[in-house]
Amino acid sequence: MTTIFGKVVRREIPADIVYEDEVCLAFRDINPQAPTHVLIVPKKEIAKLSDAGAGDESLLGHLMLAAGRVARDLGVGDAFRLVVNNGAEAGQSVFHLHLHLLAGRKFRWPPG
Ligand code: DGP
Repeated sequence: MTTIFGKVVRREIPADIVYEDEVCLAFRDINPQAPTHVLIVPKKEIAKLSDAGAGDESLLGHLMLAAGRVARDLGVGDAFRLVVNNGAEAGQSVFHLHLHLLAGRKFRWPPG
């Protein structure tokens, strides 16, 4: 089922896009939790990470490499956090798989 991120991917609604390739799109989060907060979103509509299958292996690797590239492009390549919220109870609110790339402040561990 399509979500707001599917609409961003199809350019039906605007977003502050910082990176795009054939597999994914990266754009700034509308409600940033750090000075840099970018969402890495596959163009394929997978609701959540636990719905991905063996056929998505290269896509998932691609997202990780894209995150590293976006971090470098944005000048935060040495200090960033990647987060995937999987399922509503883990804090997922948009059911289109995405990586949160957060940077520009100190992060605590364990995460909240
Ligand atoms: P999550 O809770 O992990 O599903 O993260 C969803 C994120 O998406 C949340 O940090 C806010 C962001 N978000 C929701 N709607 C929009 C939107 O329309 N545009 C952008 N850029 N971000 C959005």
